[in-house]
Amino acid sequence: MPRYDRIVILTGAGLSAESGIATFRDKDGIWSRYNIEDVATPQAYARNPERVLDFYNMRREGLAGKQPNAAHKALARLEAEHKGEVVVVTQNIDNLHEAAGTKRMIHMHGELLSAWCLACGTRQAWPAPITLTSTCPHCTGVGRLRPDIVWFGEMPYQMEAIYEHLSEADLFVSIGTSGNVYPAAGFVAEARQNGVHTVELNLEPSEGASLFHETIHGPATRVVPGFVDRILRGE
Ligand code: BV8
Repeated sequence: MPRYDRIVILTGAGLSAESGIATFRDKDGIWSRYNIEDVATPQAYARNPERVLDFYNMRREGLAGKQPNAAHKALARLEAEHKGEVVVVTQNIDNLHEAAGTKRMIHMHGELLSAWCLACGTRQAWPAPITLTSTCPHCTGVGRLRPDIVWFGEMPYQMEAIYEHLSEADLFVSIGTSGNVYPAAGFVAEARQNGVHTVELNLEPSEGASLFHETIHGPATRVVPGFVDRILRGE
């Protein structure tokens, strides 16, 4: 009999770090090289769309050849082998959870390999660069496309579904996130309020580390597989 039935897992940039994708707030992270206000807000896009498109085209190109690591694979194994329900909510905009085989997931901050039509609202797979002249096939080439990314000041995707999962869970696990960005950083408090057991797996204590019942620190490729084994053993 598993100890936990419904598990919600929140992941952040630290999970993909060992696959060679830069984090945001670590030394040499993306936000040490770029200002959020220049590249990741709706205002930045309105002021200088080309700069914002270039930033995301560069990051989309950077995904080429990146492979899921042992932590992504362990989470896919958890979903496949756990007798109850597992939902992965990721802040990451890469596709490494899917590449590892995770099926049930929410990309709350959007996806690099998707484009959003500003005219008809269609979100569609878009592996190519998005330029000022890219147009939407669904509105017969008239709609302009933007990256399907949730920028600062915008509402993250599927918040209602996420809060419902948090209210039904009995285990909440936060992996590889610094706990700086809301609303994701507030999920641990929300889960605790609902009586959910909470665990942090991160390289170092996050901003909200003291809110978790348990914290396990170390690189994701080491601590996540061990934690998944423990859950699957019913401990
Ligand atoms: C919103 C896409 C309304 C872009 C991103 C107070 C309350 C509520 C909101 C706010 C508030 N104050 C300000 C806000 C607004 C704002 C916000 O939180 N700002 C912060 C900076 C204060 N939030 C918003 O605007 C959000 N929208 O609030 O709407 C609302 C309110 C309530 C309910 C519903 C709606 C929208 C935010 C989305 C922004 N977009 N992503 C892009 O990627 O280009 S967020 C950005 O940070 C990143 O993109 C990333 O997705 C996110 C989180 O970062 P992390 O994943 O945590 O990465 P980080 O580098 O910080 O940390 C990495 C961690 O990994 C470190 O701890 C490190 O030690 C660890 N690590 C490193 N290596 C490893 C490792 N761990 C394990 N193994 C390793 N090998």
